[in-house]
Amino acid sequence: MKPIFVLNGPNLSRLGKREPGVYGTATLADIEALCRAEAQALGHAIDFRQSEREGELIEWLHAADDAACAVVLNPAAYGHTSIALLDAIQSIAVPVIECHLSNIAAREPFRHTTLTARACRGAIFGFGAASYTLAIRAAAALVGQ
Ligand code: CA2
Repeated sequence: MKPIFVLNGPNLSRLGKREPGVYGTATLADIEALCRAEAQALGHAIDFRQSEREGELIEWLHAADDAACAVVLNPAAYGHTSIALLDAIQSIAVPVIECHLSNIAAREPFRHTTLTARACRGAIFGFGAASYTLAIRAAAALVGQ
């Protein structure tokens, strides 16, 4: 079975350092450990990555088409702005589930739109680190395990 790719966009490397009221106190390493445990319990492996660069995220999405069974994507702010990321998701057949830590619908108006979610199988947001574990469960259900 191919791994679930868990891809993280810009500034998520800064989690746990500032704005705990918005994003919680977990670091990205903490979230990776939660994802790994959740996936393992469901019989899956994960490949967990973070990049500050749009192009690198796009290259990882392309690679996921051959190398992953599903993708959990927190595009961070690129979800609100990046048609290139939208096109990358539309260019692959592997299912992509968008997730966000915060409830983007309850925040500033510029965060209410997600350009990328329209190409995803679904989106989960607002549950803190649990958004990721819920997205992993959704991915496992989609690929039939
Ligand atoms: O809620 C999420 O998961 C977001 O994707 C996080 C992004 C934000 O731009 C999206 O609107 C929602 C921000 C990534 C982390 O940015 C930090 C900012 C301050 C302190 C630590 C991280």
